Amino acid sequence: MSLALWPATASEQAAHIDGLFTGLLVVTGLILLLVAGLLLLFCIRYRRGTQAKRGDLPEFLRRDVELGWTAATLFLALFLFWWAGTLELRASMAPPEALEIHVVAKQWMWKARHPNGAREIDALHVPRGEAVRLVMTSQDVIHSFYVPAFRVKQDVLPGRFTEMWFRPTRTGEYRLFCAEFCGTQHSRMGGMVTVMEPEDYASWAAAQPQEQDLPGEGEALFTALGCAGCHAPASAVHAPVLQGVYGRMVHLADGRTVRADQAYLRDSILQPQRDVVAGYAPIMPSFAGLVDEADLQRLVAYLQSLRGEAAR
Ligand code: HEC
Ligand SMILES: [Cu+2]
Repeated sequence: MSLALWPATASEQAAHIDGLFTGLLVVTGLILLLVAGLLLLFCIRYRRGTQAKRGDLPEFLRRDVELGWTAATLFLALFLFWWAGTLELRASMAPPEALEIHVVAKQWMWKARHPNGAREIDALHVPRGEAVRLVMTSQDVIHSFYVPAFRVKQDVLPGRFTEMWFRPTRTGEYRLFCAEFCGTQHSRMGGMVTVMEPEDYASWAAAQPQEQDLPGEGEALFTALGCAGCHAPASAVHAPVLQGVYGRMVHLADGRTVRADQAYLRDSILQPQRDVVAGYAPIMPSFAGLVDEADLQRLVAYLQSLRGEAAR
């Protein structure tokens, strides 16, 4: 049994975070020892009645000591900043080949959806050794996806996608918590993350009831909601062709240029008047209230899948 206060270490990130934590503990511990040691030493040496020499230090010593400790703490602080900063950056950038799993939070459950369409609730199966990227959103209030064994935690917000990634390193079952108070059943909002060997994960995913994939459902919605009426290449309406829209730089009517990421696509559907594409009339109606979170994810997944054919 390991020390119960220290959670299992089951992801690459967890090992790095533990390293940083231990490093900070050692550095602050050494400083504590140094300060407490000097304090004790001076208390004894300069106690009332001793013959120890008192009075000002010689000028050169005063300057050297001052310069020395200022420089030393500066470099120490910069080093700690660099260490924690690189970890933070790594944690924010998922490798491009990462497995993308969509997560929707609602009072009071976690719903996950795998690339092949497999769904699960309050459970998440992931392959060991592979990067996993979670694209998350909430249907109601703010929740927070927290897996202590992976040392990852990310708020999940309504009306927005937040992302998080990890690379599990050990098979097993690990607790998933909601770490943001979200209502009366908050404390029960959680589940299990199961890390499996990649081949076990593959057979698990294949054994789940097969449904249409996310982009496929998005495509159906795209037609059902009338998007295609304006955006189909043959349409009589002057609207942008959406092939390859994901990731391209879009010039807007107000002169700004933005990258069409997931947030942009989402806003295009909910608030089309906000970022009007240059050269087009602001005629696209808002679909806010008409599509719910799950539908938005489907639509955005469909738009993302429209790669290939190059932009105009
Ligand atoms: C009435 C016609 C019309 C309908 C219906 C419509 N759009 Fe649009 N859409 C436009 C026009 C015109 C623009 C360009 C002006 C703008 O950005 O508002 C646009 C812009 C967009 C953009 C940004 C494109 C770019 O190149 O950056 C996206 C994404 C988009 N629409 C998706 C959709 C989706 C998804 C639906 C259905 C839920 C939809 N549209 C329904 C007319 C329409
Ligand atoms: Cu919650």
